[in-house]
Amino acid sequence: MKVCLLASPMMDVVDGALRTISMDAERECPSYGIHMLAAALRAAGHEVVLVDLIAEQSVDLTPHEGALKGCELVGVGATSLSWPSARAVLHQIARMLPTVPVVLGGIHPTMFDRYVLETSPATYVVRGEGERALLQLCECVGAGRSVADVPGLTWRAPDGNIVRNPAHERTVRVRRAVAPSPSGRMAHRCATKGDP
Ligand code: B12
Repeated sequence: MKVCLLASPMMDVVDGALRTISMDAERECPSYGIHMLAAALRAAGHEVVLVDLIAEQSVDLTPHEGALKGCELVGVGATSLSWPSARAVLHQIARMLPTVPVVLGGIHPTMFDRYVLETSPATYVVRGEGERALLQLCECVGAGRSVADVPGLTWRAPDGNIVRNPAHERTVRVRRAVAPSPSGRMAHRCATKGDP
C-alpha cells in the first residue's frame, strides 16, 4: 500500500510571515516517531512518501501534490505545539485527497483523541506507540476490513459514536528492530550543518 506520513512543525506569524518557531526555528528537530514509522512500514513492504515539514520549515503541501497521488492512507504526526500546523495540513489533504482516510498520531492526538476527531477532518487516531497499530490499520484499510481490532485506535463507528479500542499488550521482547529512515534532505542538512 502507498502511505504518506507527514510531520508538522511549530509555526507562528513572525514579522508578518508564517515561520517556524522555538526549537524548530533554531535547529531542525526531525520527528523521530514519524521516521520510525516510515521504517516499520517499509520493512513490511509498504511504499512510504515521507513529508518532513519540520525539516522543510513549511506547512505548504503544494510541492508534494504529485507524490501524494495514489496514497491510500495518510498519517499526520503532531505535538500540541504543532497542532495548528497539523490542522492546516489536514485541510490541504482533505482538498487534495478527499476520499483517503487520515490517521493522526503523536502526543497531542494521543492525549486529546476524541477532541481532535471531533474538530478536524481526520478519520482515525492512533494513541501511543504507532508501529503495530499503523501496520494493522494498513491491512484493514487495504482489505476494506473493520478497524475494531486495531490496538490503541480511536475511530468513529457507523452510528457516529467515537470508539476507543484497547491498547495492545505491552511489548516484552523486541524480535526485530528497525532503524529510522531519514529523508535525503534531513541527512544532507545534518551533514552540512555538522549536527550530531
Ligand atoms: C526526545 C524528545 C525531544 C527531542 C526530539 C523530538 C523529536 N522531534 O522527535 C527534542 C530535544 C528535539 C525535542 C524537542 C521538542 N520537544 Co520534546 N520530547 C522528547 C521526548 C523526551 C521523547 C520523544 C521521542 O522521541 N520519543 C520516541 C519516539 C519514537 O516516539 P514518539 O515521537 O512519541 O512517536 C511515537 C508515537 O507518538 C506515535 N506517533 C508519532 N507520530 C505519529 C504519527 C502517526 C500518523 C501515527 C499513527 C503515530 C505516531 O508512534 C511513534 C512510534 O511509536 C518527549 C517525551 C516523551 N517521553 O515522549 C518530549 C516531548 C514530546 N517534547 C515536548 C516538547 C514541548 C518539545 C518542544 C516543543 C520543546 C520546545 N520548546 O521547542 C520541541 C518540539 C520539537 C519538535 N518539532 O518536535 C513535549 C510535548 C508536549 C505536547 N503536549 O506537545 C514532550 C511530550 C515532553 C513533555 N512531557 O512535555 N523533544
